[in-house]
Amino acid sequence: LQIESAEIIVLRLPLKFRFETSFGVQTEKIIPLLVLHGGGLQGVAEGTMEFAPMYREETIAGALHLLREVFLPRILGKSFANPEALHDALGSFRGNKMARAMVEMAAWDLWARMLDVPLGTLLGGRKTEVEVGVSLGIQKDEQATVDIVRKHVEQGYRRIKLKIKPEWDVQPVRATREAFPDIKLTVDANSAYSLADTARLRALDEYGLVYIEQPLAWDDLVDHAELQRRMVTPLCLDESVASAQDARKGLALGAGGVINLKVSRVGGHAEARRIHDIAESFGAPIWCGGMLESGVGRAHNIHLSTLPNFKLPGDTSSASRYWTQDIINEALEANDGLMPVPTGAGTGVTLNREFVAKIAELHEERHA
Ligand code: OSB
Ligand code: MG
Repeated sequence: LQIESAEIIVLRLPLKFRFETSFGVQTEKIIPLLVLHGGGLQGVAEGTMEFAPMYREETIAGALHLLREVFLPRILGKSFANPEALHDALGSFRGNKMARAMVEMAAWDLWARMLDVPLGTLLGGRKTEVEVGVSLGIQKDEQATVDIVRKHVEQGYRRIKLKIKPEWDVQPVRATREAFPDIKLTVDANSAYSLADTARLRALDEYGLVYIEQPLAWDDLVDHAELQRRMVTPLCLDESVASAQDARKGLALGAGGVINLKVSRVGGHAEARRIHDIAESFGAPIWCGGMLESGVGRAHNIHLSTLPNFKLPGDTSSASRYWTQDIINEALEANDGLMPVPTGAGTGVTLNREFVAKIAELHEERHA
């Protein structure tokens, strides 16, 4: 795994929908990309940190600094036995999993292309298509919620996740459940509650939710364990699992029964696979989350989802839901809630270089 040069690219893409969560409203995505070149091939990854530290603590500016000054100087012009050896060369720095994941994931894509196998196969996955659902932002009222749920149920999505926040939780869930008694329904609070809200959260136990995602603080496990003892619906950990150690501690504490596994949040594919295996040993199902990725990150997510303990539908819905034009040449479209796994080597997708050049706000090349 020879790393000859790298490109750092930053793009801005408008979202097709207004995405409201307990953090606020999002209408566009700033997308940092890393391209690693070696042996005439390229591996690409997408960063999922944001402009401001809303979801976790990382930022795009922080990631660009780490790539330029810390990570890329350690790998450019060097050769590694495999992506895990390359990741080890990034050192035992603390945190910054999303920035590290950019390097690690680009290396996996490049490595799989060098070996001429699909990334999912290289990771040990076998599925040729993966089950997907949708994550729907907060709507203006119950009627708008039921309407948008109906649209996505009719498109065949296998699970509907509603974003909630205090004062807007039981209302959309009750309305959706009355209209659709049998769908797989979940909610995601993005850390908007505390244990003081236990009564409000317990009210959700009535609606047959598959799980309640990240109700409490982004860096908490202990209070989630307390809340889980007070509730029937399984809790699903998202923000608060950034490593295999977090996953082990969370499951051992009883902080939840399900994990939303995002490869970018945990530092890359190797750590994601460790979490996949730990969850399996606890009998805890996992599913693949999303961060409104472009086709680059979306393709990585789809490949990871081919591993066997991804037992619940993921958030990796059709790219055309998010963008009028994606930044890859291939279409990533689900059909009846099934997303086909790209079949080419690596992620199986390629950057639309012409479009990327047109919209790039930053494009740098780095050499040893
Ligand atoms: O909490 O899962 C989340 C998007 C951005 C940040 C956090 C989350 C989300 C989503 C959207 O729920 C998932 C997607 O459609 O990619
Ligand atoms: Mg979430």
